[in-house]
Amino acid sequence: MRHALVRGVSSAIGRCELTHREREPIDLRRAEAEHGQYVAALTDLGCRVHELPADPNLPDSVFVEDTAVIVGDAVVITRPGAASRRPEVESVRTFLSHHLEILRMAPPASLDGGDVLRVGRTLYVGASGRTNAEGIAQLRALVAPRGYHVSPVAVTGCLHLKSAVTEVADGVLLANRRHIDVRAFAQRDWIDVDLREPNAANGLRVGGAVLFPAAYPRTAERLRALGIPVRTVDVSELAKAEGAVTCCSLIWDGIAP
Ligand code: CIR
Repeated sequence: MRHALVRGVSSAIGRCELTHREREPIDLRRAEAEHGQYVAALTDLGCRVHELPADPNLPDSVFVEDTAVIVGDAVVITRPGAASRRPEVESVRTFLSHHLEILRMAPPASLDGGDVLRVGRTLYVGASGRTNAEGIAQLRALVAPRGYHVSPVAVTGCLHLKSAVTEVADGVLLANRRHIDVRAFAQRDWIDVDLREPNAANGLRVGGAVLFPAAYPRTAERLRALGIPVRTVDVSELAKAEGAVTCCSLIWDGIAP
């Protein structure tokens, strides 16, 4: 059984963290509707979706990906790089402790799950504004005994590693290579985003398809032309909070229920 954890959109999302976007008003109802469509897509793609209640005190908490890194039957609970986001981890840890073994990070580590791209047994980890060297070192020590290798990647000009690169088929990376040091990714196959869609590198591989923002039709067409099934969702309101499709869920394979 494939599980997905999501959290409802906070009524405070208008006060979210922003790094590479100008603040624009966010329509909460539209954001909630988009989130509902996202959850429906995850369900269609075979996930059993668990939804934590929206929290009016945690503006960015819909972006659950940043709070945890799942490695097999264990989960590393992160220490997010933005102080405002650190209280998000507690409820995620409590929920996931019923499904996965909990591994913890400690200060001065900081790491956002959006900086961790798993390809097979390799975890590529973005050295970004949110993830520091201590975070990468602690992650490496936690996952090494489980057979995962950590490979750091320099990230510039975008929020997270997965803002710039995600896996869209086995070993095949969709990327805007201008934001990452590609030397970390020797031996990988690349699909480049359409350059008119520089933020189109974030796709979520789930259930044999890639969940993908409807805002980037040219890049979606590139994927389809290569035989990769694409399911689009409108996440344009959530994008105003600098989120995309990977950030709104944590997905793992477990036994029922
Ligand atoms: C933040 O700056 O932390 C949020 N406004 C956006 C986080 C998006 N997370 C992700 O892509 N993994």
